[in-house]
Amino acid sequence: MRQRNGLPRVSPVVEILEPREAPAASPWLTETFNGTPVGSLPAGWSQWTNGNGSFAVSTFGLGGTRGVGSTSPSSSAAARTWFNTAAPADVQATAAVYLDTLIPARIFVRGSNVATATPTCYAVSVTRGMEAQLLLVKNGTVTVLGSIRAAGYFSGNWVRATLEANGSNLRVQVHRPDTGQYLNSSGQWQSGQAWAISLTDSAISSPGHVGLERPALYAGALSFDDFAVSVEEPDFTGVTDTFDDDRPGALPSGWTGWDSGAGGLRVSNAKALSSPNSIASSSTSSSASGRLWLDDVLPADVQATAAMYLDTLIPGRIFVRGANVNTATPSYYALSLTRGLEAQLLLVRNGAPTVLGTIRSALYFSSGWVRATLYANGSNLRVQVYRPDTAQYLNASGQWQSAQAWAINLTNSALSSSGLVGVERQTRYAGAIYFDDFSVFPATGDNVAPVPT
Ligand SMILES: [Ca+2]
Ligand SMILES: [Ca+2]
Repeated sequence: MRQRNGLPRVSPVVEILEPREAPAASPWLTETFNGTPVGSLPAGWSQWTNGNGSFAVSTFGLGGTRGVGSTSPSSSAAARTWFNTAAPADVQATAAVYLDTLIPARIFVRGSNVATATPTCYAVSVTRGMEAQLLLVKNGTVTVLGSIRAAGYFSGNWVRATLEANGSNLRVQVHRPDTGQYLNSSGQWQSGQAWAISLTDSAISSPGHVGLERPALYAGALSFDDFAVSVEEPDFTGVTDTFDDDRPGALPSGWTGWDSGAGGLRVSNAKALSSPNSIASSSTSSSASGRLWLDDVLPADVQATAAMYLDTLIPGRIFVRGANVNTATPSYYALSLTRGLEAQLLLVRNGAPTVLGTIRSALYFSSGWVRATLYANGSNLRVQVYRPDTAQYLNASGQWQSAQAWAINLTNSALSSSGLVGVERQTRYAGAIYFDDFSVFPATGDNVAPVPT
């Protein structure tokens, strides 16, 4: 069983953080509509209409770029468009809205039944004047939870409206790019960042769709642009797993696996560094390959360590920033190790590997455990190999030394996103391969990998 919040094997450093108004948010979706043909919707978007006012990309957007809008001569036109993948419940959705109409422009989050006339969601609604409302829509029935009217008439220009949902706290921000000002809770425009509406409601707590809506009210055109969604970055302090509490033959708890049909990695008590269990892949097929990863998407900047038993030429990999890892064509950075020993730092894109760096130990090494670390911090990638039997590190010349050393240290910026972290048996030979004592921690930013113990 893996353990979260395990103590990192690094010296903790207390850092004074700037106070911040909102949780750290990371981009989840950014859509400028600039790359979408006029008359259609971006890939991955869907829409619903009551028969009038379909959403489509148009030539009317911010700064002469393309935007997305709904035009109808009917006052009963209603339409809605959303991104097909549901977003987490705690989310911030922002869109630029052109305010020259009394048709309410809605941005919604936590949406369900969005392809029907009776959706459920939270929405911010803005109209020229301007007025902003925070709405609860439940099975199509609208409740106004809060509203704010700007002092001074505002029309014929773009605003950026944001709806933030964080637990039961709901907030609305309105920003006008023309003056750089924010609407405050008194209806005044001010230069400092402000929230126009902030309140609590707990009617909808589930994750759901994010999107844009035109409710039936007036005829005319409604235009949006620059739709962006960000989600709170979860605090990540580290995960360690010895596999010793897991059942041999099973997947370790908290991990997901993929294999080519043979060679899946499972808990094993055949050989372990920490007793009684490790994870192993054993196969009589030379085409066997298997992969195992922690369930949660982890931040991009991490250092992942695993013990590996090196007595085979089957490459064992530790990977970070993984995507599509449940397929035969994953993308990730990996540290690959074989007996000898040889360590390679790989960039794998859609299944195709590129060797970024290679190191061989000057002295032959086989039939022993090493602890290998793959460190990724921004574009800096490093490899550390440590042998517990002699307490030595492999240095960049292939020599074993007692002082801490990096065997490979280079720069590559092909993959920069957060992703999945795990281990892999690469297709090459028949036989068995063993991993144990896995850990992953935030990359510390200094030159020191976690000291193996
Ligand atoms: Ca645009
Ligand atoms: Ca173990």
